[in-house]
Amino acid sequence: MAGFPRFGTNLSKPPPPVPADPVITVRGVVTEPFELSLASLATLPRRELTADFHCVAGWTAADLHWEGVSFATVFRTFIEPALTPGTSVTHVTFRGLDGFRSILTIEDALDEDVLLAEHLDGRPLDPDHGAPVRVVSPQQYGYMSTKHLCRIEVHAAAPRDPRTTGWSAALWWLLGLHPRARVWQEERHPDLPAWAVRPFYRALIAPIRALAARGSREPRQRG
Ligand SMILES: Nc1nc2c(c(=O)[nH]1)N[C@H]1C(S)=C(S)[C@@H](COP(=O)(O)O)O[C@H]1N2
Ligand SMILES: [Mo]
Repeated sequence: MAGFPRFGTNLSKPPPPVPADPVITVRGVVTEPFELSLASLATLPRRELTADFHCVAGWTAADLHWEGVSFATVFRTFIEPALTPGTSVTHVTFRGLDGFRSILTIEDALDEDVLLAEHLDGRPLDPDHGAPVRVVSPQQYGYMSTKHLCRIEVHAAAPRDPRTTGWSAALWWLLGLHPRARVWQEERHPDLPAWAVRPFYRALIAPIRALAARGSREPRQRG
């Protein structure tokens, strides 16, 4: 797709294979973990959305047309009735088949523009952009929009982010993981002002894009 590169921390690895019968596992503060099939999502009202997509590193893909279901509807229909009595959800972790995760506050996750999308510009999502289904949160930087969604975890308190501990913590700190990541507030880095990280992020675009293109399923990187 012109102007919409494959991007992300899975870098030169090819996108994960799509399972024959994809499901999204729901766990966390629910009485029992359960699975949502894509067929059960298809029973919900369809939602379409045209929006720009902004990566925190500084590129934007304009006017992407997404189709899927609203996460708020999924939450109210399937997750809320299964919550452990007496708990209220504060955060949601979306995890992808490649191990990538995004952690959203419940307020951000329930924004009406947050979709679980399986169509982009009139076609089923391709492997590069998150097949079979991905999160799309256009008001937030791209790292909140987990591709290849396979697990939703609901939390009653802020979860510990494994990326902030261990050997890779310094790298993740450099990359920055603002917990809200709202584009209109330019919430790029949790500790540093946006102007300070902008040039550093920009410098990462070309190498990350080149690496991600190497693992791409598309014959040649477009955009
Ligand atoms: N599963 C998964 N989701 C992911 C990523 C990833 O590496 N793996 N990268 C994130 C980042 S940083 C961005 S900018 C967008 C890029 O989406 P695209 O590859 O469709 O352009 O996906 C986000 N979601
Ligand atoms: Mo990104």
